[in-house]
Amino acid sequence: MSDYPPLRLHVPEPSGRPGRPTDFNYLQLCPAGRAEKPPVDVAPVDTRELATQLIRILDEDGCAVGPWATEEAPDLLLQGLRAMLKTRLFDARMLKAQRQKKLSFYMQCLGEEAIAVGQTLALRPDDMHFPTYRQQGILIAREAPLDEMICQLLSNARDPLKGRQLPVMYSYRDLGFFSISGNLGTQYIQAVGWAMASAIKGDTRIAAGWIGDGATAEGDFHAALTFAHVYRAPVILNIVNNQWAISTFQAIAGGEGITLATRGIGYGIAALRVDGNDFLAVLAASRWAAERARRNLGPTLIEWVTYRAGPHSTSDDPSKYRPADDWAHFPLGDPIDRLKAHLIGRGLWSDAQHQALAAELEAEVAAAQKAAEAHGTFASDLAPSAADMFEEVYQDLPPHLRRQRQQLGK
Ligand SMILES: Cc1ncc(C[n+]2csc(CCOP(=O)(O)OP(=O)(O)O)c2C)c(N)n1
Repeated sequence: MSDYPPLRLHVPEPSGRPGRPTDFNYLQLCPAGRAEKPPVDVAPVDTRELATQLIRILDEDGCAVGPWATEEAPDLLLQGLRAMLKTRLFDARMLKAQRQKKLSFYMQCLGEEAIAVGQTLALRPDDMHFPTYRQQGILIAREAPLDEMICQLLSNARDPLKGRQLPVMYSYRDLGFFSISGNLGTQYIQAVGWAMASAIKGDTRIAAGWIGDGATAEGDFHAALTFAHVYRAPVILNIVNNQWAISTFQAIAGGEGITLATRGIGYGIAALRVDGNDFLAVLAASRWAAERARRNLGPTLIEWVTYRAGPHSTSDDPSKYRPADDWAHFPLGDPIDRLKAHLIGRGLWSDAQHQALAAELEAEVAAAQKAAEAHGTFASDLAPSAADMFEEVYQDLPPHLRRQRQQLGK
């Protein structure tokens, strides 16, 4: 007889389920202004506290407090507000277009707008992003042509990717936006490699890798951290912890009882855990990490704490696995509302101006949609040429693909 009780397998579960509210205490939040701001040449092991606490600047009243707070230029904040709002309105309109069967698929970034927009505005235009499918805010902050983005979503005759990619899998080399791949995590190690190349060439550009909480469980995440540390790659390693990976809670990706930022420490990488819904904190933390990278001080891992407010994609129904009103109770609120409150508090903005901006942006997105639809929608026959299907598999069309194209009569 054994002295021990039978072993039991532990399977993490979220506290909230449909009809049962989430207990958000697991987030271990702390008040705005609490976290210290070390110099950028801090030793990675000395960021342990910053990887377990939460860097926040905006307090409950929308005031900027603490050592990370800086007096931000009104223009930059208004630019951020505009890009976030445009991203949200773009998402809402594209979601509707998917329901109207004009596009086959869509993914919103509702609630996560501050992270992609804020980091983009903190970096230089020629720095390179390796995004996931939920960072359309980068493209919008870099003023990608909306009508062209919509052509990609519609897979129409003007789709810059010629109908070869699922909607939202954009690619914008000129805007420093690496081609999105459906395979989770692959871009993380590629971001590190790009950053290493920048260092090998003696360039001054840095890379930003992006990954979701769920995808940190992929092997590529761990390979990326090892390479980034070993070669001190000039890269910002972003983890967007929106609490969910489709229907699985972040605990099942390894986030139970420990923050994902802490992972960085074990690899020898400086790490920060930041309020992802606090636009000012996003700017400040991104700048700090960028400065480290540019000064050859190495990579920084940043866990952004946020909430995936919408469904995972248009193929998902979150009411099957989480409380329907979960976002309303998420303690870090809505990034747009919080920046708006800050700007109003500083006398730089008003409700009336906000409404006027929303109307202006809504008209801009609607006009872009109309222009894009003139080149066809998913449901129409204005599609990219079938002959294009064989191009760019290799640099030059090999004989067997030429034969296949001929068999198609093209
Ligand atoms: C290698 C791989 N495994 C599984 C999938 C299917 N898949 C697509 S999105 C997703 C969830 C990703 O969650 P997370 O990384 O948290 O990002 P989020 O969608 O929340 O932004 C999964 C499992 C995939 N695309 N690639």
